[in-house]
Amino acid sequence: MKFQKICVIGLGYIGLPTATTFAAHGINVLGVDINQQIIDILNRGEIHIHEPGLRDGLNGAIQSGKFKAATRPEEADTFIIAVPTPFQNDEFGKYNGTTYKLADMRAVISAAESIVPFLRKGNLVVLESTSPPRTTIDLVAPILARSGLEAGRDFHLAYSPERVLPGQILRELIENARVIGGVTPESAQAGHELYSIFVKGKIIETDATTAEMVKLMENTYRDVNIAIANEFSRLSDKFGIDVWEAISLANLHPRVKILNPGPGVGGHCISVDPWFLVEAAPELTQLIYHSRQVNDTQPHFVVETVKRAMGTLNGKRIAALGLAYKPDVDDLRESPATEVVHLLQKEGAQVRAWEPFKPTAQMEGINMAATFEEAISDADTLLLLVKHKEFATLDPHEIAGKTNAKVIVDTVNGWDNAVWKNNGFKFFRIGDNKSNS
Ligand code: SAJ
Repeated sequence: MKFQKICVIGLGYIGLPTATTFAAHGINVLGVDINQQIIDILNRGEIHIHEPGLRDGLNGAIQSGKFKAATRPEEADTFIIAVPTPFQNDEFGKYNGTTYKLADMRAVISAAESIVPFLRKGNLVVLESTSPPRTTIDLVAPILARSGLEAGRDFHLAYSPERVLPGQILRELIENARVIGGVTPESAQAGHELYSIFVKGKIIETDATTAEMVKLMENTYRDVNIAIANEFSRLSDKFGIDVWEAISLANLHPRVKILNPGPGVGGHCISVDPWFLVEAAPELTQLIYHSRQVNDTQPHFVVETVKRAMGTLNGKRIAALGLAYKPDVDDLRESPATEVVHLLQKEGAQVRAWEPFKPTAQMEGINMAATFEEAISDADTLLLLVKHKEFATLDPHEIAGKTNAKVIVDTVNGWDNAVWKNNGFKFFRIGDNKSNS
């Protein structure tokens, strides 16, 4: 296939880097988003998300004349759908006394519908959004058929999961292996040709449903592995040992690689995608379901640890350090840190939160400090919720002079307890019952 113009629908964490990367490789790209504000920001050369290198990439693409953004698609050789697939907040599935979350596919549906008037014979359509198994053939293909054209016969249709890690998106887009699942082998081949424009990693062709499963399996695998680490943290606490020490010793085994416990699993991927498998087959997904439960309830375990450290939470002042879903990103979606803050407040604590990557963020029901100093000055306890580099490098001696707090609770193994203790703090770490001895 020849690719002269690509239309990328959805200009978020995946669509925007994908669009600018194609533009940087000489392809004319129309970026489409329903949000006019985002379009205006991008056309000014600014970005609405934090991702290293993205602003420069966008500016290069705009200056070369290869990228523009609009609210509606146009005719193109290829359409890439990269819209969010969150879960529904108001409806749930039920199976055998359990409740599970359901995928909200509205953005994929309207993206596919928006392509219909512009779809032509010989085009390629690629879905990148993480989706329940069979979405490409059972949901997207029938919508596109409203054009009068049939997927696999008149145009190519493929699923290709994005697998890039926030914080390293631009590098991983190019270097990671890429799976392309076509509704026919020819569709997979067309997708292969498309991504070989910039992908340096291996490109592997398969069928559309396998490609969807690959994506869901990767994130579910990680979720289940984090769940076992979190469960180990609760067990270690019960047995009076330090989970971090135990994990580092277990990981000396050549075939064991236990992940890190923490305040829970956040973000728009790992905390969401396993539900797509549960929804698709609740009778076959007990392990996946229970892993989700463990990770979703980990904020409660954090609150129990804080309670033990402080005696009571009622009326106590807590500085919550970090609200992002993981270190060194500005993304607060599905963040377990915000859940911890809400739970602490329910128990009567007065929490002031500081997120260095989004200092001006407004979060409903959360009292955000304008500066780090403001967050810690009159706190009783400093609660470390995210292992941001700038927290890891704080000097306890300097902090002691800036806060009333005498108690530290570390939920991410971000601080060295001996150093804090030497500076007069009581130190507690989740999953580490030795930390305050
Ligand atoms: N976390 C832990 N313990 C760990 C590792 C992570 O508690 O040992 C927590 C993090 O703090 C965070 C959550 O898990 O709250 C998820 O973080 P992550 O770094 O594991 O993953 P994401 O969600 O940023 O990105 C994942 C990646 N998938 C896999 O590693 C299998 C990425 O490659 C995907 O592209 C991305 O999901 C996606 O978009 O699906």
